[in-house]
Amino acid sequence: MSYQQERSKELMARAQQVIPGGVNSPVRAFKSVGGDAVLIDRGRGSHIWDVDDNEYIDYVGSWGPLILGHAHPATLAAVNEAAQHGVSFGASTEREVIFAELVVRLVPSLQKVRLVNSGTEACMSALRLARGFTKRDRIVKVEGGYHGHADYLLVRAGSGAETLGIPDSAGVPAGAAQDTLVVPYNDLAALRDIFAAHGDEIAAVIVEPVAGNMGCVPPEPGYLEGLRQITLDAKALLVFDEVMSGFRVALGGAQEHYGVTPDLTCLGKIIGGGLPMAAYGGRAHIMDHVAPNGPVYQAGTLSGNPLAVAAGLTMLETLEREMPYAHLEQLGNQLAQGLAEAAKDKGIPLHINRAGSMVTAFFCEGPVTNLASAQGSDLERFAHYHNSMLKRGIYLPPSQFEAAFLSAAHSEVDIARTVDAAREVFASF
Ligand code: KE4
Repeated sequence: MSYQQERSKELMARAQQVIPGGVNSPVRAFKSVGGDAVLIDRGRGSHIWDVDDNEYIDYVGSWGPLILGHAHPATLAAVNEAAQHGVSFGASTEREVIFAELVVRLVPSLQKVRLVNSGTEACMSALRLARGFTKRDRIVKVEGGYHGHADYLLVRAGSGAETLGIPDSAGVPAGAAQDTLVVPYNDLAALRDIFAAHGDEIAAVIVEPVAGNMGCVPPEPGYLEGLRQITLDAKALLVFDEVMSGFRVALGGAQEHYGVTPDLTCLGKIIGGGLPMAAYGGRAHIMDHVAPNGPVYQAGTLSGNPLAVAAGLTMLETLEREMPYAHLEQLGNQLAQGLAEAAKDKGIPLHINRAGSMVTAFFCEGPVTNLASAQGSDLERFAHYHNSMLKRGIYLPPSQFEAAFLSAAHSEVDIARTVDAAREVFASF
């Protein structure tokens, strides 16, 4: 049966009548790759099926949460079991206590953690806390860093904002962004200059310790250590946005993998096992500034939702028991090597960045160490690659400025099939 998207097109046309762009998050619209977005019907392990019953090897994994693969039996059982007791109470539950104790134990820098519903909320809340704790107003972010869509963070943002070429969103008042300072990733000199000029006004630096929203860009040797020292010297807080890297690059996240301890950490994606949950946390003397213990307000009707906590608890317990990280490293290496060899054989400039099971193939010579170098990629070639791989049953993130994700459910056969498909596509360039 030849590849067709009839039902996706029909449903997307209906969706666009009642949902902006037909999607509930912009990057899903496939705008930057010019293709027709597909609607997904179901997933199992490393595979998904769209509404036209086309099967794909999935490298999006819901944008990171599904490190164990789709419809993991333990996750389904835990959510089904929790649902029998009810779906939400607006009160604390025993499972939230058990879950918070586990999160604090797994992530080196945490003594206390607050559960929220999205990475946006986690980052927004962590920075409000940093401002309340330090009594300073300015924050520093990285060009191409994406920390959700709070007004003052949509400044030179990555992910969908970069993908759509609107890194500074409409609707953000100049006043909201005036205290946001921006530096290039992997550039300690620029950061030192910012601190020399504004050091005693800066509440925090927020950074993805492994950047994933300009495509995957790992930290250069010494970068994270430099961030730590500069913020310590200036009595500013270092906030690691580990919404993507948390529980992915290591069980304890990038801070465990690279051995650098932030003051606050934002977590999301994997922590909720695919259900809406995120968190922020840090040392107790900072976290106790959060209401009701302290003056920094933050709240949420569905925070710590019983079903999301059930999914997250099962996810983290399974990860700690199974420790799939060596397998993910081996698969990630196999994929990166295979793609690099396929591109080299066809004379296609392809630079691959990887951090464990986070991978991005940039259509440029490289190196790619920050947003400016990522923007040097050939976006037309990427779009052709994405659309051609889709038709060959390989579902890649529909943006050059996103990371692809492997799961423990991916097999060497999946990787081999992916490399074979890429080889065919490179031959068609
Ligand atoms: P959410 O509000 O989308 O749950 O999380 C925001 C966020 C914060 N920090 C990091 C490092 C993130 O990667 C994200 C969200 N990631 C994007 C994909 N890169 C979500 C996909 C989407 O926007 O649809």
